[in-house]
Amino acid sequence: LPTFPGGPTATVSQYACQRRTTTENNNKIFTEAFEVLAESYEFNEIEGPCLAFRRAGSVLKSLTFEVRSLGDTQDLPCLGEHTKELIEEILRYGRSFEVEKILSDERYQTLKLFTSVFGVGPKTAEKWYRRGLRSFSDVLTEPSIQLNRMQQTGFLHYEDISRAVSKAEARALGNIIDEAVHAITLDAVISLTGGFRRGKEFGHDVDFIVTTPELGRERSLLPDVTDRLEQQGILLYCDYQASTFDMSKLPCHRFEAMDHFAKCFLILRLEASKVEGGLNSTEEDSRGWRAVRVDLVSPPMDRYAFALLGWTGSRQFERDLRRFARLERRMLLDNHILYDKTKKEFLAATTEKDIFAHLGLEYIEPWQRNA
Ligand code: DGT
Ligand code: MG
Repeated sequence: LPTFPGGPTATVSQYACQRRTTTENNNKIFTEAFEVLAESYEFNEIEGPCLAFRRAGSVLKSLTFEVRSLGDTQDLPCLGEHTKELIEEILRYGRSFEVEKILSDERYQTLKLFTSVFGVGPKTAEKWYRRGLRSFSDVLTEPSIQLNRMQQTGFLHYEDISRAVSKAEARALGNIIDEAVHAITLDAVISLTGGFRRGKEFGHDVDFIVTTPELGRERSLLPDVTDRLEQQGILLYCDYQASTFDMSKLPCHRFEAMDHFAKCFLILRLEASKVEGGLNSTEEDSRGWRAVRVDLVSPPMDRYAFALLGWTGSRQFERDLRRFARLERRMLLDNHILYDKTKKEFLAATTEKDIFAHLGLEYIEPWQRNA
């Protein structure tokens, strides 16, 4: 077994779900470089290398020490030729010329800018780029471009939404959602999920799971909640997607990006007075409020553990949980179910611990899932 400087003697698993990754990243200098490359491959729809860089970054994030030489990485999984060259370059010069070339590339910069707008994905960004558009004002003054409602809202609240959400703001939103959900049904259950459940200090949005113990009752919960938020005058945007969940259509063998639970993507108006210590704003802001992105998901109660595990993230942790289940256990895991392909049966779970146990994995706490 290799010995890691400053760390215990242990092998590092190729699966993020067998590593404990806190928010403390000792290798930012490398992982940020990898992320630029991954993103650049993503913009060019080259999936293999994109995933490879994300996987490599995730391995380095789990280390309890800072990589100081190429030798430190000798026994680590998921590091290929290209990643090692990059590590070597950064160790030698403190920076990577390949990364700097990408960062100064017009196409990369433009796609990065356009996809930073709520409602604009890589496809739309690419389309705008190919039309010769390079800035927001290019887009907004181009007569042939029809923005959809989501994109209009994205531009309208651009500054607020691109500013990180703080933990205090997430807590304040938790109180607002908690109050709304309980006003509708007293036995409502609400959990904070996503990055804030993993202990992150800042996030791009706040994610909640809301449901009720009465099966089927959850189907009307989100429309009732958003109606209430609207009455309170704090609903700036709502994209509601009704449930398409159907247990009889599971297990699903092809990969789906989205789960089938009822969900809504919201933008809420958050008053400074509701946030302990005030809003996360840089300069003096006399408005006294900000716009924040909030996601609500509403699974039926018997799917709660799967939904919670699926929405807690990180994305890399989720990817590796599913990959581990498939390759090491012949099981299918998604946000709805865990299915044993050998026994041809669904495995029941009421807690995340049940799911880890079915998979034969040591339990990993939410704050250790920052892979
Ligand atoms: P951030 O950027 O600070 O909000 O970080 P996260 O980790 O909260 O990322 P976010 O909010 O995009 O998503 C939270 C988790 O939920 C993420 O690990 C993946 C999962 N998730 C989000 N949207 C979807 C979706 O549409 N389908 C599925 N299956 N999972 C999703
Ligand atoms: Mg989030």
